[in-house]
Amino acid sequence: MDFGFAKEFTEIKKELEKSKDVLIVAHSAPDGDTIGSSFALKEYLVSGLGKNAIVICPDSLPQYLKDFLGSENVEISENINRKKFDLVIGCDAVERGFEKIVAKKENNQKIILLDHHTTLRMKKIKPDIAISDERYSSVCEILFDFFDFHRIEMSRKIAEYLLLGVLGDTGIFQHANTTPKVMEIAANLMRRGASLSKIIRLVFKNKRLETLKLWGRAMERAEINPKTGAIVSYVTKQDLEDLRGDAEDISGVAEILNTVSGTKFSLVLSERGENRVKGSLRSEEYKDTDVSEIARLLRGGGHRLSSGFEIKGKLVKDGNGWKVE
Ligand SMILES: [Mn+2]
Repeated sequence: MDFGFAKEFTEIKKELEKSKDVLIVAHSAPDGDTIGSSFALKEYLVSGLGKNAIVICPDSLPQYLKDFLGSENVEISENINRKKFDLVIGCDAVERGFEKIVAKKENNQKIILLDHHTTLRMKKIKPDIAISDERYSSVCEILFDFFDFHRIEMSRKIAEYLLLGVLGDTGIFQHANTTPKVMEIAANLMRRGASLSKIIRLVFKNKRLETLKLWGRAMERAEINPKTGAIVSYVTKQDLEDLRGDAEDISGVAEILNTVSGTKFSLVLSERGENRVKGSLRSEEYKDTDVSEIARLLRGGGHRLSSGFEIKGKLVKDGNGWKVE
């Protein structure tokens, strides 16, 4: 069932058992996978092993994750004393902010990184144990294998955290990373009491009216380029201000545009800050288009099916339409 990480899983369990104070680091612009995996680990460490553990994140949480966590706390402050932790664990997309929080490794401190992106590359930190494998849909799937490997009983709470990450990173079983194994894991987690309908309601069905209005503006402007198969639209700074739009809203536009039949990929340009335009690219497995190649041409990055880039400039209207200047 697992992908051959028996050695790492054995070492990780030893480190968890040896530890006293554990710092769990979620990534910036946190999503369901980073938060779900961080809190599943925390729950096991605190309730299962009697350790001290806290979750820290470089950014504050979007409302839906706050709603999901209820009374559970995430430390946002950067003023936390990192030295007292004998174990630091990074959960998901660790290049996004881990080294902002853990600038250097203390003596007698162990570092474990869990990721499912091939981009796992640390500038300064050398982890003691690292798992990063794209065959995993999510870090929550890695943790499921870890608990399963050690025959650790997953409580309803742990199951719900793990299902949150699996649903988040597979886009409710819609992305190409939804393997038969993912479906089996989801079924297993539901049998342990995790509520699929509760997660879907909290995470995916809690839109603000402004979000839909922002999407409406962007969709009105969408155009298909028949040569490239791109469906392109844009969101101005004014739109984002009027409707209090955030990064999540913009990726939502790119994802919906990507569902238009006959297209190869979607691109949404959005004005951020004074003189920056961000591009969000999405494609689908069956479209056979690697959008990370487009992103890399513009010094961006990401996955094959979901990437982004940032360029200097503003969106300017001219005779034929809009361009970045
Ligand atoms: Mn993830």
